[in-house]
Amino acid sequence: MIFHVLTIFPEFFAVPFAHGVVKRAQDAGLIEIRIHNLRDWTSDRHRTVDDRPFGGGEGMVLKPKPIFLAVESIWPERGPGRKVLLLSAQGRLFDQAMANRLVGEAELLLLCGRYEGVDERVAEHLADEEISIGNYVLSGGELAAAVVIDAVARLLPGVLGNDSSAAFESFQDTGHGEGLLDCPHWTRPADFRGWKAPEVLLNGNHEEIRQFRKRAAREKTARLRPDLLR
Ligand code: 9D3
Repeated sequence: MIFHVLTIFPEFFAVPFAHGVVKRAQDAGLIEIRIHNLRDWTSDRHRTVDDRPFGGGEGMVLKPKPIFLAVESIWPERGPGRKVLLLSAQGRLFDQAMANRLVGEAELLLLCGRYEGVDERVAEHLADEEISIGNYVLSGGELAAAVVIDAVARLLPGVLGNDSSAAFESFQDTGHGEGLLDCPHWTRPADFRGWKAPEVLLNGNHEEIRQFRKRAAREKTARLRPDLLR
């Protein structure tokens, strides 16, 4: 799968993709990440990508032309299997179901917004989808693009060592069923500074362990994510 990223901060992506699962997926040839500098599609001396908003107001807006030219030169043909995603604070909320759907595409092109926003004609006439990663204010789309690529790439067959099943998991698919958070985990030492791992996990009774984990998952979900308990 190929991920394209269009950004005014190409250097931003050196670090998030140089580690862990995404790095190994690239090394194994399972994914390719191509970073494109939006300023390469400007033609003025100052390589201008932004301008003042019509109607006045704070901040600057990304101009449509460099973004359209970039997408049209990265993909002279669009067609099925290629989706343009605009990362913006005004987008639809990204979730596991969206990641599961996007992993079915051959190529994604992620457009990173900056400043106060992006000319609306990009959302209306260029992007297939407009996506936000959460209800909080970021400074731009770059972190969001890295999040989307990580969430999608790890679903690809072979990336996690999983054969193909990961894409069918939901965020809350813990094996306990019923859409709970994952159960809490402990490892050695069994006593850390006087805080003890639950005895039941040490006793080797697998049916008891299964029941304990299910109850612990329910309790943690009720406490931290009551919204998941319909
Ligand atoms: C006056 C309101 N503006 C800023 C307080 C709105 C605004 C403009 C530009 C808010 C955020 C941004 C930049 N954010 C993104 O480009 C972005 C984003 C986000 O802010 N939150 C969650 N997901 C995303 S994806 C891209």
